[in-house]
Amino acid sequence: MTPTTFATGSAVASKIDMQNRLFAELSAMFGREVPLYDKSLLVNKACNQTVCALLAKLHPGFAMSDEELDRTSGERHGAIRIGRPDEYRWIGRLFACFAMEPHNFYDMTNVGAKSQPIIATAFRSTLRPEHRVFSSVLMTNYFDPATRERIEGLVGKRTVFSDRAKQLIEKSERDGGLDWNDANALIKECTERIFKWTGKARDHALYAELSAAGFKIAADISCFQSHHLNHLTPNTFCMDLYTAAMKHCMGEVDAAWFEARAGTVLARLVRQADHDFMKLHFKHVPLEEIAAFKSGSVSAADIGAAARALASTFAGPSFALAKLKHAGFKDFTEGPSEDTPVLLRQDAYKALTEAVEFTENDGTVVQSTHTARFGEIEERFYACTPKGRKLYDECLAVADAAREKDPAWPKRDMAGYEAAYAKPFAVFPKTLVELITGGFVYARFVATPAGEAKGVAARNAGESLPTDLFELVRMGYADYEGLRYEDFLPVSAAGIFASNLQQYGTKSTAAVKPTYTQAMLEEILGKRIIDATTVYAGVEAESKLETYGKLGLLERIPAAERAELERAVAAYRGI
Ligand code: OOG
Ligand code: NI
Repeated sequence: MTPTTFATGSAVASKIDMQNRLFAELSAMFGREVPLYDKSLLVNKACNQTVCALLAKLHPGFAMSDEELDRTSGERHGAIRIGRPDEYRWIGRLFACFAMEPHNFYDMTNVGAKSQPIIATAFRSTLRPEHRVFSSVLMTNYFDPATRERIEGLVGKRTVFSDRAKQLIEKSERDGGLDWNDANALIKECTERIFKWTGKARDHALYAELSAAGFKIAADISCFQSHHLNHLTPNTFCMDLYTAAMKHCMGEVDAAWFEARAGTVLARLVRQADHDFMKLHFKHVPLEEIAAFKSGSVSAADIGAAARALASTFAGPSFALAKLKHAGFKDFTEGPSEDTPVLLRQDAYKALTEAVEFTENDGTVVQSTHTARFGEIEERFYACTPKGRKLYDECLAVADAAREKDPAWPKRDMAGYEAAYAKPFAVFPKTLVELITGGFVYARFVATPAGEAKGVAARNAGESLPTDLFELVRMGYADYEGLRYEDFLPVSAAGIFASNLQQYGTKSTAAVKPTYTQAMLEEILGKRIIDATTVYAGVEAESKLETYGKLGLLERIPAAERAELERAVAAYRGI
């Protein structure tokens, strides 16, 4: 892209480049703050390298350099919790400088026993996002008037955004961007102030009182001086390998257990890692490159050797995570069963208890602790249609209920537990083609160069191609990929709040529990929240119309179907 220039002559930084730099810097900041996070990135890298080496054998032609691996696994999502509506509006304006806009409304006051006094959205880029931040704002009217007054008194006292940060945001809004000097200055404001953990807080008396009254989330938000990151989540190419590795490095399972488990999950990965898996996990590799991969093979001996090598890597001193202070790794992974590639799977090391210095109103200092920051990891799969989402919610409810009856099951017998957890998900299709044709997930289609040439030739010769997209794929005239899920899941998010605050949920203590709407959050933000489903559906519809167009098939699509596609595109383009 040619850089546009300001009147001063300096180049405008690309907002996406700024975003990548922001998240690299945030990750470095978080690594300095939390050594366990830094080490967990090394564990993830070692796992991802192992996965890529096997995939390169399975798909000759596929290769990932170390640099590409760092970039591809450099994706992050963060979580922040904001105390005041005016601060929240600044957060929205700040993220806009990095091409990140609010997507979806999450009403966390309305998720049953796990409810929290929080409403939220996620800031991300609309298309092909690599980073996202789940951003909550505390709703003080969830509480009785006395509690509300005390919380508001405390959050009212802090200034998270410096004047300099505000000026830079305003400048970006005015000029449509920042030059790199200003961009770097704004990133510095983020890492040195806005999102920095200081270990300093105020008013321990109120902190203790709120926590004891069951309002830990309010204590977590109001007593601190910054919007520190609660967690920063990298992505992994193989969730089950990473979780086994972390449990091993953290001293929960021995090398023999790890090696056996690594063998099991790598064998599973090799069975699942078809071209669709490659398109999903390696978005930077063009579809035509994936189509040209040769067909290779990975033997049981290759898998055994990879598992052994990884176990011996983890015997090295840089992987001695057990030596660091920690609270253990979660026993099971959230999300669909490992064989159901939809939405996202998440896991984590548990929240750390960290030293915090509280300054009381009279100036005295209290040394105490706070437990909230934890170490999440995720693997993203296909974005569900409403039909797919409904089925997912049904399967999950059954699977979760069975686990809740016997929470010790995963630790006692991982294989038995996994099989039982997968059972309710058996009704869910497992391959991408079935998921797309069944209307469970969204996809993107393209005409291949051969398809475009054939389209022209066919029209000239008066013959016609079939209109079935997968028929066209089989003939080599079209290609496709599943759209990746780029958002969050309210129930999982509620579980995260509950587990890292060690408190299930918070009941409203207001005389009447207020109801919260998307319009309220939009009012706070001063902008519209984008509905992610409209985007997924629009991208799919647009890609179909384009593909039909290029293959000369548009006139043969039934009018009703074409109108439906055009409607989906218009809704998306109208955002
Ligand atoms: C946010 C929880 C949401 C996720 O991965 O679902 C989230 C929080 O704990 O503040 O990060
Ligand atoms: Ni998270």
